[in-house]
Amino acid sequence: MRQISTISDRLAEQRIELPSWAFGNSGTRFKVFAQPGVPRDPFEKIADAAQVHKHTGLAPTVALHIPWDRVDSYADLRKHAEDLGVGIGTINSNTFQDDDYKLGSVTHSDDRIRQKAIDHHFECIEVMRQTGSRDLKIWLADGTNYPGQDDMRARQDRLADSLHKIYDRLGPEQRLVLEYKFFEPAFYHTDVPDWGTSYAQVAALGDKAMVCLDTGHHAPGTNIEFIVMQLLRLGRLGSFDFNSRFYADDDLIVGAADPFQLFRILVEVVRGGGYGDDGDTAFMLDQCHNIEDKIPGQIRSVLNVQEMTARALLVDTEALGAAQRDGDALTANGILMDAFYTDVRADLAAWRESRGLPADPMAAYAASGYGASIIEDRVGGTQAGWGA
Ligand code: PSV
Ligand code: MN
Repeated sequence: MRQISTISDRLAEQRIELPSWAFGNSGTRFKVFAQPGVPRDPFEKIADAAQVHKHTGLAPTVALHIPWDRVDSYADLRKHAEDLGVGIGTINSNTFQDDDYKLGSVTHSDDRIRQKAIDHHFECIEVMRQTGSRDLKIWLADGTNYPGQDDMRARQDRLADSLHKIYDRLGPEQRLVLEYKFFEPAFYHTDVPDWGTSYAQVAALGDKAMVCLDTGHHAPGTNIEFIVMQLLRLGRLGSFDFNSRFYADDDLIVGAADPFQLFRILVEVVRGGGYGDDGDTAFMLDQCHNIEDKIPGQIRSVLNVQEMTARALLVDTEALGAAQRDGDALTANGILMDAFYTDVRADLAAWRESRGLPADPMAAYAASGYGASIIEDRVGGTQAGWGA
């Protein structure tokens, strides 16, 4: 196995993007729990996200969701972020909370509704221009609940047509990432259910269109690292939405449910050139903290990703390659497991200190008093929730 000292510079290449919606109140369809001190607007969400970066050095950008994060001046929002040491990242569109979209958005058979959904994406591209964002992320709730409800093939054609119109609007440095999800909210068929469909759609658009892989959007038992390998091999892994799931789209803290799976995914990311300065793959989190404190929840999340990245970087790839060429399954598997079982926490604490960061970011945040100050300051106004 490699020594931690050999991966020190590689660790410094880690950049994880936080979702603005993780800082608002969230819950399930049964109950949304209010938390004192929760942000009341996008400016306060960014201030909270900046705390995560301040204590970890790992999270330099924040993704926005439109219309939840609509503001009068995106230039002001961008300046606010930069003043706090972070930038604005991916812009997420939203075509799932308007009555018009009950039967679909960019796949809808009604030209008026379809154009409305396309226009919404044009608005998002304009926001990107003002925030300096690279990526437009599209996740669609489109699908049907009953066999025969609609013509799946025609919907696929309308999807392709709408995506073309959106793609054509992108600037030269901008990208479109299309996220897939195998079910929910539609329960019979989803119009972008899997990586193959997302890949087929984006490959037809051009080089600036990529796939977004949300780790929670697969059937139980799916070999996600295989998909990661394949998309990197095809040059189309645009971004991750990291989170954990036990059952379906649970949106729990990344690495909480299955740290080994996160390790296996990161091994393929590193192997495929998707990590750090080598790669173009965005490491986003897509999580909803329903019962835990938001800011420490995000700190824990980025530390989990860092820990598994460190273990993935420790894999002795030369020895592994030799064992694979020899057909020595036990040695090859042992080499991978050695890296997985390495406890890197003390080394990472030392690494942080050597870079002027707190050895223990969770403790540093707790000691900072920020949590108590926002509870005091943010009395009154409407608290932001998952949908605002
Ligand atoms: C819904 O499943 C979802 O979590 C998607 O993963 C999106 O990325 C996210 O909402 C925000 O739109
Ligand atoms: Mn997602």
